[in-house]
Amino acid sequence: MKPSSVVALAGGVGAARFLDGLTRVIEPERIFIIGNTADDAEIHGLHISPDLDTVTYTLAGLSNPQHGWGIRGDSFRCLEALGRLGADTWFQLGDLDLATHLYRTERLRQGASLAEATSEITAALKVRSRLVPMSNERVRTRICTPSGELEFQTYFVKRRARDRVTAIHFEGASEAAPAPGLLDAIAQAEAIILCPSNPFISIGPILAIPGIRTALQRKRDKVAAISPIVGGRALKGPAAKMMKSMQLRSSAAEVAKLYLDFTNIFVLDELDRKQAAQVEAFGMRPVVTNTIMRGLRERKSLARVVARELGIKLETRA
Ligand code: FO1
Repeated sequence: MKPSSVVALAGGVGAARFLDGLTRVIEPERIFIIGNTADDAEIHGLHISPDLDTVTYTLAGLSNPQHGWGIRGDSFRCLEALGRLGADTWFQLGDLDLATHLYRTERLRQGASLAEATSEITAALKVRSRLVPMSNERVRTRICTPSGELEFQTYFVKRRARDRVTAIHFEGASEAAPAPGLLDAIAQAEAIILCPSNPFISIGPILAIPGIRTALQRKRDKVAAISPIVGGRALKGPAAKMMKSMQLRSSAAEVAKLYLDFTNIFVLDELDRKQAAQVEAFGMRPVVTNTIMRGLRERKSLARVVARELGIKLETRA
């Protein structure tokens, strides 16, 4: 296996779609993906890692195209049966998806690390890129709202991200260590990409793990970030709403500002072309292109633009 030379920081659906394109324009074996695990939850006694699974299923060609998370064609009979027993069923766990959670939970119980369990799952599903959780340790996003502090999946899925967000904490992050090999991968990377993921709840927790932000700052000239905000709206999820409720403007340039200490290239959508000058004023190089990934063609074309800007050698057939 070739050493990984492109590191990607990834949240869930937006990241997975971009990575689907990236793995088709450069060799998947060269990509080292750092996945957010602060969305992880314990539900029905199982360890759920939504972002790791979303990336895994997408790269394995198994993802549900409608939602972006879960497995295509899955059924929910187990969940229905749990409902009959009086259990909570607001978190849609499919029958096939449950196999992943059963496997992961059992491996963790046996003493395997989350990185080991993830590596076994991705290998079994024939994912050719390396996917590593940001940390093997427990880190959990807590959302502060006017009605109290909420566990992330309760805020996001059960309450449909309706609450006003006053603050966000990453419980356990300051004591957590980056997963083994992660800082070395950043140090040796030929290029680093921040996928179009929510800057607060997807990229934020990764940056909160001690050592990661500093490692990125050392590689600043090799880092590119893709804006998850297009025309003031999030490509997917509650990022724009969160920015507004935290008194920030929901704009691509505002996201760029959050990354300026470690990012050289900032990719923004054609719709936000006017913000390019603002991004440049932050000391970053703006790249304007279409970032809306409706299908495979757009995923690949965005990946190609980002790879070229970073000087990454493309596969000849890409
Ligand atoms: N997101 C939802 O909006 N509703 C669900 O019922 C739901 C179930 C689910 C099950 C497994 C899984 O891996 C992900 C799931 N997600 C669901 C997505 C997920 O919780 C969020 O998209 C991420 O945590 C945010 O990146």
